[in-house]
Amino acid sequence: MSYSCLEGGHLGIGNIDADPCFLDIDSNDLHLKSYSPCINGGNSSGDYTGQTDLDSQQRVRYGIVDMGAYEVYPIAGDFEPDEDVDFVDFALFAQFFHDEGCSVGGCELYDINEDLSVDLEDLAYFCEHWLYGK
Ligand SMILES: [Ca+2]
Ligand SMILES: [Ca+2]
Ligand SMILES: [Ca+2]
Repeated sequence: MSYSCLEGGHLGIGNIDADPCFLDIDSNDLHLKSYSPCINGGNSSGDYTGQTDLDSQQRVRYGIVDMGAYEVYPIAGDFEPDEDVDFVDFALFAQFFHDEGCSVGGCELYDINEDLSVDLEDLAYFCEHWLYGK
């Protein structure tokens, strides 16, 4: 087994032991959240030409395939969705840094971990994806 997210870990290339951050495991929704560690965790040397994910969407986003059956788009940090996380996205994020009580149309988009404030935790997720797609 390789390029997989396994509880307890498993020896093999590209394997990780982490919470995959499924959208809603209770209702069997195995889409990944926008900040899942499985994003871009797939086999980057595979040939995915013409392939799609289980939603019939583009199989590879941000240059590398994600682990699992679904490709995440947009990922956390790509606030201006154009398949890269760069200074344009950071400029947007910075405008909302330290905002509280996020609601739809406010700082909600920048509150990556959905705890109603845009703070260092959200910045950490942003940094995880910094320059993805470049
Ligand atoms: Ca990807
Ligand atoms: Ca972007
Ligand atoms: Ca937050």
